[in-house]
Amino acid sequence: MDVVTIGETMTLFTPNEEGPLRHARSFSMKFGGAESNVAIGLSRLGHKSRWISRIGEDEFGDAMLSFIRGEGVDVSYVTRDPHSPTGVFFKEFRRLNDTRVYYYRKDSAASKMTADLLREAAIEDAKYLHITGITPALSKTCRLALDKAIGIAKENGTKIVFDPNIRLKLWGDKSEARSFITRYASKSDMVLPGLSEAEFLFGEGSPEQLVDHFHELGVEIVMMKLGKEGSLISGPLSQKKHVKGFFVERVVDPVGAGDAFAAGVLSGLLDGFSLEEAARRGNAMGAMATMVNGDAEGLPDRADLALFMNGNSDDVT
Ligand code: KDG
Repeated sequence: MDVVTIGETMTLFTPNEEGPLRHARSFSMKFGGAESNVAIGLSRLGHKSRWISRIGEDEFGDAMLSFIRGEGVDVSYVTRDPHSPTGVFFKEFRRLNDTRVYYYRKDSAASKMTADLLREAAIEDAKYLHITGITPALSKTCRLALDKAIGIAKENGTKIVFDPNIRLKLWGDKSEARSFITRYASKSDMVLPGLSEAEFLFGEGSPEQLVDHFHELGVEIVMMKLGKEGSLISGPLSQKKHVKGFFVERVVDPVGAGDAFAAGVLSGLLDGFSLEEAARRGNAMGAMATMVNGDAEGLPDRADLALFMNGNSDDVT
């Protein structure tokens, strides 16, 4: 197994028109969840990925499982909850450059994940464990499940990759968010923060200074997402390099770009790339994800990725 990821995926209703959600009258049903987005991105590139979660024993849960399984992701460790529903969220394309999300996920089946439900066999054969800061925000039992997952990874030499994915709508208060996110970062081998997330955690500073705060927590590799500017990578000896971004003419839907970046980086590392080459693939995947409506719909296969990267390689922001 190449990458195992654990977290909540929701049924996603996307309005078919732009503008405030209150005026939307028709929606398309899709699926979105940071961790399954990463698993799908990797599978489309031919890697072996597994997604661990808990979903409702309901129609949306059935549809979601078929979709993710259909993408070639191993879902054999997903459990079903007969008492709690599969979570739901809505997107709103409010106006140009203002996309919002609304969650209906409190007490969802995924929030009922527990350490007891997590099987060691689900993680021990993986090269990488990908986790995000969304899961510990869902519930206390999710935190314990995540702690167990981290323990299994550490015992088996599985590298831990952490995307802070700070969702303030899910956290009780900001200081709680800060303390849990830094705690999970400190347990990880690689962290993939956004610039604004690093500022939220550590205060104002240049990207270079902010990256060093993660190293001070004991993180070996930091790849910071800088939006259209690309990414800043910093390796074990804290040597830093800016990796240029790819030109995107129009952002259709930015949600899921960070997950695409994570899938690209992990894919590059699995292919034996240097950190810089892996970040470049991550940048390309992130850019491609923003050009299509949907969390996972813009994630490319290898041919599409090569076409995009070759056509774009020197067009930079
Ligand atoms: O990264 C994309 C996610 O934000 C989206 O899929 C929804 O998982 C989601 C979340 O919890 O915000």
